[in-house]
Amino acid sequence: MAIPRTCIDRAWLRNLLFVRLVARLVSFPAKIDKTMKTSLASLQEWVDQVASHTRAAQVHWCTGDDAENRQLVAQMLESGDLLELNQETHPNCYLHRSDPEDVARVEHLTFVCTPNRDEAGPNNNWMDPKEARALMDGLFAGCMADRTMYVIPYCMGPINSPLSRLGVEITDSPYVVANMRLMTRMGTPALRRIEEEGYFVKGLHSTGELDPDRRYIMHFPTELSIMSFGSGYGGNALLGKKCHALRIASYQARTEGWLAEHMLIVGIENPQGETRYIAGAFPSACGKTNLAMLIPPEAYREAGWKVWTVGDDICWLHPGDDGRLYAVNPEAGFFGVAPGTSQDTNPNALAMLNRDAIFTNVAVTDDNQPWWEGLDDRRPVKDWQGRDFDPKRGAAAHPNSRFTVPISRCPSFSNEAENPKGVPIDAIIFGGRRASLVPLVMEARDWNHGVLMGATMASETTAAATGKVGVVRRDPMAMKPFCGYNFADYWAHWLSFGQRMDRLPKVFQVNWFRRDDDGGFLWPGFTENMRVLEWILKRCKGETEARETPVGRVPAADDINLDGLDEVPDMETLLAVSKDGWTREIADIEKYLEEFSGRLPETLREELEKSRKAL
Ligand code: SAT
Ligand code: MN
Repeated sequence: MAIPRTCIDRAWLRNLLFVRLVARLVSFPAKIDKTMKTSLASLQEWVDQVASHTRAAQVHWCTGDDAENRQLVAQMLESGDLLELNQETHPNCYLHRSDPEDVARVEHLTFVCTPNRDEAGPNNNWMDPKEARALMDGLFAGCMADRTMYVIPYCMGPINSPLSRLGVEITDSPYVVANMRLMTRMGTPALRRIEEEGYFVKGLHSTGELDPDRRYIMHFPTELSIMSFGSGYGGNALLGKKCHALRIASYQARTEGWLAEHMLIVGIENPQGETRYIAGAFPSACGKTNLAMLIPPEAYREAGWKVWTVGDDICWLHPGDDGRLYAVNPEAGFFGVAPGTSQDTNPNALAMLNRDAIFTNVAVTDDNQPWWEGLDDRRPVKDWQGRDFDPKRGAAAHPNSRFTVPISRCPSFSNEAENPKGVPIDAIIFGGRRASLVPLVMEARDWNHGVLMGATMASETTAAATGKVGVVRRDPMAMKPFCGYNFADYWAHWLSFGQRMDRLPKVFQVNWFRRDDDGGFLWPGFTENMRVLEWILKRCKGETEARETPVGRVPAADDINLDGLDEVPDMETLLAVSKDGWTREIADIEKYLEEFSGRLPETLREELEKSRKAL
């Protein structure tokens, strides 16, 4: 991978080290409360050392309780970090406007600092851990001199689950504290568990000056630590999310024998009252949140089908004693994309957004309600930057504007999300945005072929990360920006489950985004995706046939239940497997896999060869 512009040259590094030295010399000890806040010496030492290095004006250990949150909110209203929304229509809802240059994850500034470059792989930006540490120490020196430093103990996963993992984020952003409180199990109970276990992931964050040229998100997987400087947005700053629960956790999971994945978890209850669980990997902003809280079409609801939400973004998969994979959602909240969320597309999301939510970079109406494109036909008065809305300047809400809300507020929330054992997974689905080629649904021949399907999936880029939108790129398992080590080793880890477990989920690939010649979507999507999930579950139970194609098994056109659809979709085109198209795709996949040659598992090559021969 090309070295990004921001990769330091040595002269700059020397300057930084010099600045750091000077900062050290002139620094005076921060006014730190010297009382021990934890019985865990390693935690107390780290906090004290960070407080002294950043010269934090104050240190606050977060308890996560309501009084603390009320006080933080009051303080942020005063500083302008939060703006009150209409408290009659949206009680306890607030708006945050981020810096206009800080609106999405920054993949080109995100590094995995393993001891050697090969371990991080071509899928990651890499920096030598010593260099990275020196660079970050320089940036953090004195950076909290006029700020409060918050210490956030948190638990990823149910607080009483052996599958959960602990972390502590230190940050100078009260907005991050408020979001972490919604997104994780944060505060005193997490601290008690950290003290019992004795180890935790260390995340150090500062918004710095929000200067895009002094912005880095660094991961040190062997040390279970994260350092993030210069951004206050989403996955760059809420370190429990992508940094811990995916990049660091995926690395940990490899050595411990489990999987940390960018997947939603959803339970489908049939009219007989039996619930089966599906995990689905889709790149950011491809509808995971909508699928996780889907409301079945009317005919299904009348028949007694229900959908239960366990998670919308991250899934930790652990092998159970019975040979099945069990999933927990490490998160406790949603950080969902606002634009496009409406009564039609996701009524469950809308229902939970009228109280206790933080909105980031949405627009507001004349009566101060949050608003975004696709919500309804009201006209906003202020855009996401707080300017009078002028359509000539583009959308009113930023395309990556978000809502943060506790998962328990969701009408379809599943109590199983708190089950310390997790939920058993019957099917794994891989999906992306593909205007052509990829059929609506396709089943893998077996586990190994399923791993190939995941490893070679591609999708059009979205606004969730900075960079060009709409470009097709390979995004294996939707983990391109989130895998904490070399993809070749990661695929080998996935394949290893095939040897170890005898009741693995069936694997499927889906594509809700296939288009016709005029550019229109061929499949209605959203609630109607239930029809595809039903076929998938029937396959898992051996209740329906599938048609063998060279690249996977597809349903016959009339095997997908279309009852009650106003317009009958063109199923032949939606399920078509083009020989020429797939021949080109396989050639492209081969080129892509070349990047990993030397480490690429032979099994993946063999699976690809099977498909090519069959074509
Ligand atoms: O910015 S986040 O990583 O939290 C959201 C996303 O990209 O999925
Ligand atoms: Mn995501």
